[in-house]
Amino acid sequence: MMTKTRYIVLAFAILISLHYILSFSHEGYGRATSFENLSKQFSGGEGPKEAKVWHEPPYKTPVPEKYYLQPNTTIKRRANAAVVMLARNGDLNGIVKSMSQLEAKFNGKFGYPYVFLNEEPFSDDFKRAVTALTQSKIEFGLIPHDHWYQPDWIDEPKAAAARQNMQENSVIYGGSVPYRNMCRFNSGFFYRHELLQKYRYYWRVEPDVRFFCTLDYDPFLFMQDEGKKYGFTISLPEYEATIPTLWDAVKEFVKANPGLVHPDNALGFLSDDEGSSYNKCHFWSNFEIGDLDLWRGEAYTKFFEHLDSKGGFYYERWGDAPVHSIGAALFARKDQIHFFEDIGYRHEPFQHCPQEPAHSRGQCECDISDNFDREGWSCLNRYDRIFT
Ligand SMILES: Nc1nc2c(ncn2[C@@H]2O[C@H](COP(=O)(O)OP(=O)(O)O)[C@@H](O)[C@H]2O)c(=O)[nH]1
Ligand SMILES: [Mg+2]
Repeated sequence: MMTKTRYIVLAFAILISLHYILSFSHEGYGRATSFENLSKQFSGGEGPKEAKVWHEPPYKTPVPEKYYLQPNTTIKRRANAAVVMLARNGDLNGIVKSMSQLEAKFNGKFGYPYVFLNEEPFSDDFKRAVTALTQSKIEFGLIPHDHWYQPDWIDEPKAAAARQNMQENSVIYGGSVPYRNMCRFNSGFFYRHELLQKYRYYWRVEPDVRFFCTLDYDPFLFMQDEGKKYGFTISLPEYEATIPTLWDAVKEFVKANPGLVHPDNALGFLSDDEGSSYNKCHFWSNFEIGDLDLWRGEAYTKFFEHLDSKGGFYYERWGDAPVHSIGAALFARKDQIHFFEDIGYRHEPFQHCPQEPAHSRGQCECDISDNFDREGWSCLNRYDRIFT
């Protein structure tokens, strides 16, 4: 005859095995239970949300007039900000193109300083050519060796095999070590460079980009006064082959550090299933206007260390765009991520061309119908939906 305790133990045993059988045999069941937990963790674990209720994305509200230059007045206030350009000496022609446009459309009036970074010293020709393009202060910085090159603890044969495999599969930059160095540097090191320590905000500019419109307001002051932390113009999905295990690493981090995730985050931009999988949407990081303190803060610092320890910058080809985007989306409040609808911008092969009324106001040179926002690959719909 069985005792009462035996019955209870037996009932438990049946329940537990049923759970295991169901989890293994029925994929949906397993996912439902695990991502419910994860989604709770993505919500920051800081108790009930008291998030502001949005009815439309913040960029639908025009930039307030107070940020615009008034005719015949001088600039009274500037943000603590710099234009940051990572470049090789060989990028000079492309840098000249980008910089002369930025000066003509924006910075000639506003006078923000430039910081150029390179893992090799800039040549005198390079320095002379860019100095001739602006009245602003320019600083040239050398990147410390360990911030750039592949660390010794990376298993080089494993990394080499991955590169070869990617090259054979025609993954863009799949065979390149320098490209990987660049992605890792932009992900976790640029904001630690000594020349950037004195600054709070940055505008990242690459060679061979175009700025289509006159910008008559100061986007740095806008970021500062409105509490924005990350600004973008184009968003799109990353190539799966470059980040096969990135999301697993992200989930592992979130699970171990639920308190670092902002309770009112932008997970809905990154995931279509509450965090279970990554939809690969990212902000295209060749354009960024951002708050350096977002990257210098505890959450992103630990996040980058965690990702770096996985070796995915070298064993795969993790890009700084998905890494920054995931960081911004998880560690900032969702409305602190700003879509600069009014900045006309092109980096091959895509462009954002502002729509009316911004197109007329900025005298934009782009064809208003040639605009990535509503094209099939754009992730702007994922950004919009987190506010509706
Ligand atoms: N100093 C330095 N800069 C690099 C290197 N590789 C890329 N960059 C810079 O990193 C940025 C991204 O590189 P780019 O070739 O434009 O890559 P893509 O936009 O992804 O096709 C640009 O600002 C380049 O000038 C490198 O090996 N050394
Ligand atoms: Mg580029």
